[in-house]
Amino acid sequence: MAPDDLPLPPLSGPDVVVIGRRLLHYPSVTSTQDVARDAGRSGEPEGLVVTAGQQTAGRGRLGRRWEAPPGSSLLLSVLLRPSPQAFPLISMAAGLATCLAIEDVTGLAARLKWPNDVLVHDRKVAGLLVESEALGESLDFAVLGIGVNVNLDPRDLGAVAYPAGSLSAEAGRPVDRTALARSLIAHLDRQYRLAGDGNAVLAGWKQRLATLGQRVQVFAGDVLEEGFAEDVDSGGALLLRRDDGALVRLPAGEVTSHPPGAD
Ligand code: BT5
Repeated sequence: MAPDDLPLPPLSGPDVVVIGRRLLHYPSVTSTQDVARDAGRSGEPEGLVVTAGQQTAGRGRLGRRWEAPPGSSLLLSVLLRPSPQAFPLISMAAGLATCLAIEDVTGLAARLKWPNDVLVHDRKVAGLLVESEALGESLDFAVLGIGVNVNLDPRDLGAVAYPAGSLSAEAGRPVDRTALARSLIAHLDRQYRLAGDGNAVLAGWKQRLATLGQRVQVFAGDVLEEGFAEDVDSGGALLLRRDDGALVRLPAGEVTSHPPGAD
């Protein structure tokens, strides 16, 4: 395993406009999301990046756990204060940026499983989470969380819903976490600024969606939908063609790993 090579040295230069203007690193925290959220509540400007060597309560969506053996992963949260137009695009911008950073640093091709799991060789190597807080009627801030399995043996993770992978396992060599963090922050900064122009981010995200054109089963809330993943709309919702011909719009959900009939 690579040594604990974070924190990053301060970032500067033309690559850093918003995201990465301030960096905080913790050897151990409950969740980098908590630190960025507390900073948001205290009025911190957007762009703060929080990283950690270890999380004692790393989380995924819907209260699920995010596993990361100490020192093995890139665990990062970003405080953002997006416009209402840019908010729905954060998660797409982040998925795209994560794929680009993985490709830059490892040469591995990265794709996305709708809505936003990052896959290499069809194994989940990174997960994304967007949490937000409102002030009255309007959005106060959002916290984007990204966890990347960098140098770990996926068999060391607990039970996972979808087959997990890591960059080191897929590349067959250790991966430089600092280089990955730098590249990810630069790509995030660029994609976040592009989020003002929704079309560019949507097009890049959609191009990487491995789910499209496949027959899938999707858990949307309590309902299991099955059909052909035809397209996504401008908000990122999945447009699924049922066997009866109806087109259903799924704003969120979970694509299962098993094709229908397989077990
Ligand atoms: C996610 O949730 O994939 C979002 C994960 C976000 C983690 C980052 S780390 C930095 C920041 N701080 C935090 O506390 N969180 C963010 P979701 O789609 O709900 O997937 C969670 C599910 O993925 C779990 O229920 C497991 O089945 C599986 N899982 C857990 N750890 C994993 C790992 N390291 N690799 C692959 N799959 C994992």
